[in-house]
Amino acid sequence: MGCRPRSCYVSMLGLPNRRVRSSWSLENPVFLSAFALVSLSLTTPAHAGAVASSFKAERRLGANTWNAQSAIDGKPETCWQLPGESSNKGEWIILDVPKSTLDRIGMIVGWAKDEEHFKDYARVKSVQIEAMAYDENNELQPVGTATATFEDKMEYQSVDIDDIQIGDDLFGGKVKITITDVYPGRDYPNLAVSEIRLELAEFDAAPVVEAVSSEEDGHGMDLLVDDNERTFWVGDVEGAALTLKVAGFSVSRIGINPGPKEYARPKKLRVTAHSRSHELELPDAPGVAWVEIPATVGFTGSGYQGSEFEPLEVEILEVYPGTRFPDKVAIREIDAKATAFEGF
Ligand SMILES: [Ca+2]
Ligand SMILES: [Ca+2]
Repeated sequence: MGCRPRSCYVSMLGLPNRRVRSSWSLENPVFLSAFALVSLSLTTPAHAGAVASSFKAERRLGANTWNAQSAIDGKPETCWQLPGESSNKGEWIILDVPKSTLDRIGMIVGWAKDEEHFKDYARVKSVQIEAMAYDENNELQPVGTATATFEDKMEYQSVDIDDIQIGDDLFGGKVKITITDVYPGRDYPNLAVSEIRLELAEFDAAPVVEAVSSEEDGHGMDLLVDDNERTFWVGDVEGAALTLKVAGFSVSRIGINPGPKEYARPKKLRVTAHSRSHELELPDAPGVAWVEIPATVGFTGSGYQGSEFEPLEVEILEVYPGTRFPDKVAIREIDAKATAFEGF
């Protein structure tokens, strides 16, 4: 009773709702021209990677094994590694980043394959960070700088820096990270870095709920995004899933505000973006729980750059039991945070 198939759409257009319009004024002519430009480039991925000043040559495992890409692949066991003859200091990595604000820099400062490898190679102690832009001669020049110092430990570290604006009104920019000091390696002089991630400032970006696995009468999917915590969606626990879209935005996190205790609440989720999935567990607590979308090309938000055609799938794999309706799951609100706007 009251259940509909997942193909029922709230909005075929998938346009973000009012919260987006309040932060991105459509009256602003600069914004409108940016909008027109980025709309033309939808088919080409604008931001796709990293370039390093140098990296260790490798024949057996593949020429690019130690290249910069290995520092932005989300894998602690792979690293950007400098050649043995490098003096480390002054070497750099440059990342492509959309128009945004750099808030923090995150790093696994050594080769975190295991403790041995971590200690054997040199690790990053400090860096200089520069936002770069092309001048009138088409040469890259620094337009904003900051520095960061890291501790000598194997876990991921996130360091707050002086905010840097990246890109101008129309385009994204590049961020150059230069090694200024290292912790010496036990066995090898050259630096190895497992992960570098630019943590960009976040803003609210309202998702569109395109489809749900099922919904109860009076508790439809529109109540997930009505900005009202007292209203909530209810669906069958069996096969519960939501299809979201956040067109034009680089989404860094989604927020799940669970329903009342009478209903089951999401416990274990599988989030899929661009056919990459990850599973995570939510706390059994009222209020919004934020779910990270893993970064894929070196900056937060790069794991889901939404377009009209790219849904974000959220499957509810396990629930916390409801006191009255154990086979029905409820969610009050779905929110999203984004780090950049790249056009529809
Ligand atoms: Ca890596
Ligand atoms: Ca609601």
